[in-house]
Amino acid sequence: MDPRVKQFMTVIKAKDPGESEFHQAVQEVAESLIPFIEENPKYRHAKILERIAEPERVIIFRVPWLDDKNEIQINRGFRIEMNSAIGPYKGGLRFHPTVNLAILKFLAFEQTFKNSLTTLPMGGAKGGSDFDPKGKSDNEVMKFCQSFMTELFRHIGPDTDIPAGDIGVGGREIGFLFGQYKRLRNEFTGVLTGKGIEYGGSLMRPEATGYGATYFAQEMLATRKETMKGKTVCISGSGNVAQYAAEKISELGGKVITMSDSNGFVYDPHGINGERLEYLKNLKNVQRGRIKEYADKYGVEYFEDQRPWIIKCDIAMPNATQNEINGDEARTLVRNGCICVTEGANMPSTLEAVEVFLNAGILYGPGKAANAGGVATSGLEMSQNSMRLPWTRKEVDDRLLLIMKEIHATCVKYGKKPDGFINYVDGANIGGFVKIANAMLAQGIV
Ligand code: NDP
Ligand code: 2IT
Repeated sequence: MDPRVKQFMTVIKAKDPGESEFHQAVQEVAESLIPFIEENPKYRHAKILERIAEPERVIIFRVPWLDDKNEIQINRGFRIEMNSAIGPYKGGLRFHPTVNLAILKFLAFEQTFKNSLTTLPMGGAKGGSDFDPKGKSDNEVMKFCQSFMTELFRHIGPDTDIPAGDIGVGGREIGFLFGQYKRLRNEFTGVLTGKGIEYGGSLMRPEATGYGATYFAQEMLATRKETMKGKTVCISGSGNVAQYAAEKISELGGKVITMSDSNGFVYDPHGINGERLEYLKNLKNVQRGRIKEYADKYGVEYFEDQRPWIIKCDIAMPNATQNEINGDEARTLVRNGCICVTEGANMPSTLEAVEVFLNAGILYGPGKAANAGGVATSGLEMSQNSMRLPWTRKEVDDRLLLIMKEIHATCVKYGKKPDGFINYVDGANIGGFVKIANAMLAQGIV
């Protein structure tokens, strides 16, 4: 490790020991930025990186609620308001039993850079709870969301902090959260994104992250005169991002051969598309069932407690969660001929896995660039809410495609090496940083 990065990380680790996911996200960024900052001393003198790594505000609160058996349940709620240099705090809410401060800080940190890359005026944030929506009734989910918002509402607002969905938070949860916010404030505003179409949501927001990550892959492939057509793709996850990635990949002529959930993955050589994808969407979004049921229905292989990276593919698309590709799995992918990894999830590859992809010289699109289409379309939802004027599906999709192309161009601008190789990690980190850093310089010591 570069001794300057090591020194920087020693301070970060000493301050918050045990926050391993946060350390990982900061280290990846520091490795790109510290050499860049050395060449641009104004950022060093103003301690921009040190300031960016410290949240502007962290809110932690109790979320008590009554379950269907009339028993009191207590969860913990969080909102990390990371950076507001270029716009109001913006980022999703995650409801998952593993949620803790380290995970939300890493996500808020990544979000800050990602939002800057989108070209839209959005600062960085993330929040959520250790609440597990799995196995809960709609009534319980509603009660939890109402209690969560009863505290969160005083910290957010359409010009202050605008949450959205993430793992475990989809249209149902956003609806309950929005209803409670409106009731508490007596205001109908665009305080959340990912809303239903009937009450201020944007067309294409559900599709945006998966479609956007696929558009990003398309841009990366084009740099090597390749396309999606005829490519086999291993996807992990089967939630919002995975479903719409699968849809767009199939539309562009690729074949999705795996999808997964936290219990295992299915391998379907026929391709998960058309009627099969519709079955999966219904299974996950309506029945809230397990992916094994897909394997049972279509008579394909199911790999219990395993991840899909052992299956040979041209393109890998991790769309589930952090650290779901380790160094060994990355080596397996490369050995099997994988030419492109595009991250729908946030930080799905370990630092070792990233190193494997970069050393192999394959196309590697890190999450903060590749999955930025989701939050970008949230930004478009905010614009529509402010104008009180909805755009058509085509209008939003055209803008999404344009934004993904611009993000790709930014990565090329800041990540292209003298030998022509595009290091998208450096590109995304430096490209995201410059706008925030200049805004912070302009705003003084805040
Ligand atoms: P969903 O809740 O809709 O789906 C999550 C999927 O990932 C499910 O299939 C889930 O399986 C699986 N999963 C979750 N946690 C784990 C785990 N610990 N181990 C294995 N599998 C797991 O979430 P999204 O699709 O919205 O989010 C997926 C990823 O994309 C996350 O990393 C998120 O941060 C990122 N992302 C999401 C955006 C969005 O707009 N929604 C935008 C940008 C990034 P199971 O059902 O069994 O839990
Ligand atoms: O990780 C992400 O970018 C999201 N979960 C979406 C955030 C948003 O505000 O739409």
